[in-house]
Amino acid sequence: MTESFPATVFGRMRSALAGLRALPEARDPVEEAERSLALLADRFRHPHFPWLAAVCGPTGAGKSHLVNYLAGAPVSPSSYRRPSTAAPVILGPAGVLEALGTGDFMPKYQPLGAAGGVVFEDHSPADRLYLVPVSRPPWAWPPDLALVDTPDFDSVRLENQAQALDMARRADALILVAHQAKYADQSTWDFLAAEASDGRPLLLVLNRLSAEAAADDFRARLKASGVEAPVLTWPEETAEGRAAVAAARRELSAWLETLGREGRALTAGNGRELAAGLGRLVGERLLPLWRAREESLRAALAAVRQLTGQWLAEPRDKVSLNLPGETRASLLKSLGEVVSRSDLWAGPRRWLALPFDLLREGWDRLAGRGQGAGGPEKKLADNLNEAGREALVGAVRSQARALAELAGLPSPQAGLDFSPGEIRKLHDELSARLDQWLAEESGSLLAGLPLGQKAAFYLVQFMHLGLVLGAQIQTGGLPGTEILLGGALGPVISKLTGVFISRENLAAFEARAARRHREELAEIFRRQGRRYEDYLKHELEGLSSGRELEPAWRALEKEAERLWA
Ligand SMILES: Nc1nc2c(ncn2[C@@H]2O[C@H](COP(=O)(O)OP(=O)(O)OP(=O)(O)O)[C@@H](O)[C@H]2O)c(=O)[nH]1
Ligand SMILES: [Mg+2]
Repeated sequence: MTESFPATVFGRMRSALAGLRALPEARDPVEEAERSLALLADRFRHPHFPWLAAVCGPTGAGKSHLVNYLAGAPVSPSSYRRPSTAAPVILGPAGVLEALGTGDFMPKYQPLGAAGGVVFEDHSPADRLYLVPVSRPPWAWPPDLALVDTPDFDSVRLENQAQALDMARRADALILVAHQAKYADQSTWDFLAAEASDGRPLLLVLNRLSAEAAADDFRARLKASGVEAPVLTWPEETAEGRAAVAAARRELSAWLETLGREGRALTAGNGRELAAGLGRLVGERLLPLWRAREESLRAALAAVRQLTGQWLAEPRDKVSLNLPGETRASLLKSLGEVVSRSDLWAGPRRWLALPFDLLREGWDRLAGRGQGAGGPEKKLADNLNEAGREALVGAVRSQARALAELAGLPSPQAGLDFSPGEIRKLHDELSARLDQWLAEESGSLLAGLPLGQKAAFYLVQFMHLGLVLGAQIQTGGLPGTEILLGGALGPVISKLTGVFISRENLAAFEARAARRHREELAEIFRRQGRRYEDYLKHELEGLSSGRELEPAWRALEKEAERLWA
């Protein structure tokens, strides 16, 4: 049987499910599906043999007592100790147990043979499976039946709970043992609702019954909970109750014998039902979750592309550099200073202009103006960057609606948002490049001046020098006169310089600077858009194994149909 186990089909399904673990909202159904898949795999390994009847119930309900009664020997410890059963104990004919001991039956357990019965230690390790052969049962034990005594499903030991649930899920038939004194406990009803509502054969045993009224109440509760199953009352074992106990035992064994006659039909029906349950989980929960997630990622990808595309396509209106009046004036002034420092006659003029420079420096010092640490290029760059930053934040604000859309994208990561703060940070990085460009650009401005303008510019410079020198000579170089002249003439000359240089050149320069700035802005959006796209694509890639889920499930379904046809 094991040779025909379709390992590839199971492996494919397992990895498709593992891929869906990336979806936080799918964690629970994925775990449930993985559990079902493991159970299904075990059933595939032993599709008809043996069939498993699990005796389940809360602590001390009398499960082991009942099992021993069926075995005709005290093989599973039943005692006052609570809880006493610490691992599943499987009873069956020797031939059945032989098949169970192979290791691929319930591979998560360590099968241990126990011919004379089981002895549990104080802390019996979890995940052990005791196999106890029954040699002389007092009734006609069905040849393929493995009867499991399970630990308490409401145990104080969590391993006991887990093993009890695992056995209950694997079983082909369930016997729930309830105790007269504790059948009303919620745990019994929770168990019935969760594990015994899928149509598998179920028998309820009300143990140690001394008051018939308790049996009536138990039946009424079952009806109210919608549980439809036969109830077997097991009387207290008093001297007078002996015959009644024997009758109860006969009833219980008859129920098992009847099921045993169904044989393959029972195991096939349960196998098909288990597969169908997994199919429902895949079709009704997992695939819709995966599709919804994929759709939202694709929508997000489209939104990012559209948004960044929009910014790139129409930056002229949205992100144009309209310099405020004040910034503009100071930009022109800065530019004038740059040009006056970078003309072709710099060497000789510096010498000639020495007195002027001295005058100016003196005057600036007096007026407390100083040239600043970075010189005119730096001022120019600062002005432009300041204006750029304002324009940028304005542009980001104008996209508020689109930003709100982006904010709703799935799991945005740090550094992936389009908030003004983030954009401003990116802009500050890029403005370093802009600064360098400005320094180069302003340096070459003068070189690009038309000849006429160049001549006019130098004429003004010479007039200026002439005036300074003339004043120096006429006043005999009085120190006060220098300062006075420099102070009075400086602004006039500077303005004249600005007038000659500006006009079209300055306008063109400003336009170039604005264009350059727009390019930098576009780069920010392009870059940010790309990062977001990469992130979304990566997420989509992570989900791609989910696409495998449907075909993987179809393949497995086909195998199940073939197996239990
Ligand atoms: N007199 C009488 N005692 C019973 C009956 N069923 C169980 N007992 C006693 O009740 C106690 C608990 O029974 P167990 O069979 O160990 O109960 P259990 O459900 O297996 O308990 P755990 O393995 O701890 O979950 C034992 O001392 C049994 O001897 C019964 O029908 N009549
Ligand atoms: Mg027990």
